[in-house]
Amino acid sequence: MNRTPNSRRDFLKGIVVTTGSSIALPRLLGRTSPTQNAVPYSGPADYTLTIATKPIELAPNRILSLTTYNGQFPGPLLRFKEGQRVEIDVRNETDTPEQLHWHGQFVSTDVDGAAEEGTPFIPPHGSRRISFEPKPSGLRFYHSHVRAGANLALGQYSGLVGPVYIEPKQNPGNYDHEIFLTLKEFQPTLSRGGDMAQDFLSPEQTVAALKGSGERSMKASLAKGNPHGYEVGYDSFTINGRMLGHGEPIRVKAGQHVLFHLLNGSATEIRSLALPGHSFSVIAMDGNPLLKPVRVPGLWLGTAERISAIVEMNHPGVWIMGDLADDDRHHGMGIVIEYAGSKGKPQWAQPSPFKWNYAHFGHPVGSSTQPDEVFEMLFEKQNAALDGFNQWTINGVAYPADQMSAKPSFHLHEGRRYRIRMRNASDDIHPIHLHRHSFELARIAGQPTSGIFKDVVMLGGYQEAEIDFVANNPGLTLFHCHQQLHMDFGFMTLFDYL
Ligand SMILES: [Cu+2]
Repeated sequence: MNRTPNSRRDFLKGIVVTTGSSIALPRLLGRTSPTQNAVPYSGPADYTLTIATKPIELAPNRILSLTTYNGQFPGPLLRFKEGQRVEIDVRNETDTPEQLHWHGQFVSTDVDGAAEEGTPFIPPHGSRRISFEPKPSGLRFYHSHVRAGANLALGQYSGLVGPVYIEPKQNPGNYDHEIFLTLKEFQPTLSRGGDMAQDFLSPEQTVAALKGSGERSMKASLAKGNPHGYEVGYDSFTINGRMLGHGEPIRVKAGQHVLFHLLNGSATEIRSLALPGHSFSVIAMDGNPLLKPVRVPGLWLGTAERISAIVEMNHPGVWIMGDLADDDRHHGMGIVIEYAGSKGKPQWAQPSPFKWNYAHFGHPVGSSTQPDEVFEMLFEKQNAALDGFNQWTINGVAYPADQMSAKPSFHLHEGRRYRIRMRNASDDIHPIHLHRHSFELARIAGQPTSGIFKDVVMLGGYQEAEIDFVANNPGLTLFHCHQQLHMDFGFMTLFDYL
């Protein structure tokens, strides 16, 4: 890329394009210097997030009653500075105790927003002031972390999702515009079985033993007369809370470099995204910079994954940037990209088929640093075992449904490096998430890699993956599948520090 120095200056002046999402400006008056994380009320906070149920218009004839932050979807974009302490008031105007999780940040257990780690709930019709030093830099997000179970209005099925951008101390950005897009579906319904995309991950190699065990278990359940366990489907698909064709287009000029910060805010779905005639130069995954930019024809994001990618606008027209699945795009999963001087109906074209291989984004060799200890984890599904919902276990144990701290299953020593060897004995893809830490991908379906730091990774059906992390943030640490239906029905475990 050859951008003029001007681009950078413009960016610093605050030329930030957001589509359908306003920016919450920090209030800097009356700041205090707290030393703790949960702080008493003393003057105004830097930000206030209010959880309330309000009408939200996805399209002119589709107005939903949704619980959101500050009456908007997505919640306000919060721009923090790395390491610069913020104070935030979270108000809860609903009847449900809430948890606000700072996904991807290295915060302490009392503000992380997971009751399982001991974060206090934000009581119904109450509020809580929290304070923390945002880190690490990059694209993070915040979302509700309450168990929904069979209630499809709660947890991430709601509108309680918003983006966070933490400005690095040194900004390597080189682009004309910066656009934040949150992908999310609404109007969930239960069905027997589902149609999750399966064939996009590479390598495709599955493990015979995992497949054998998963298929035997499913066959035995069906033979007993059980139906397939519930899956969730949706009627409305949106980018920044607007269905395709009902939001403002993203207006660009030929020759611009546009940095997209993409967030999959879904409760349960994996999303894909392509822009006809353009490619994406991925610069960061889950907010963490790659070793070098990697060009791909399209993107895949598991639940809660983020991608920051630069698109060179070199193919004038009026285009749909949308999901590869026709059905999802036709139900709203897309946004219009409009070049200056171009007119007409937005066009879509399916890109040439491509596979999504994490290893492609890093070094093709494993890390030279060996772990001090390896944790083995086997993920299994008990079909329709809980009132028609699938039950999920890690090493045979389902996390209790009361959302409180359970006995930690894995023990850490501060400063040590750990490897988690994950084995998936189910045919589902699991977006696996570790709280309060980043991990490095070490091996994906048999392929070694290094240099990719994430906080969510998709583990393919009947596949294995290895992730490494350094125990550098003491306190209870939750590990779970980010698919709401999976985490709510057992797919969670706790690490503690000894
Ligand atoms: Cu899962």
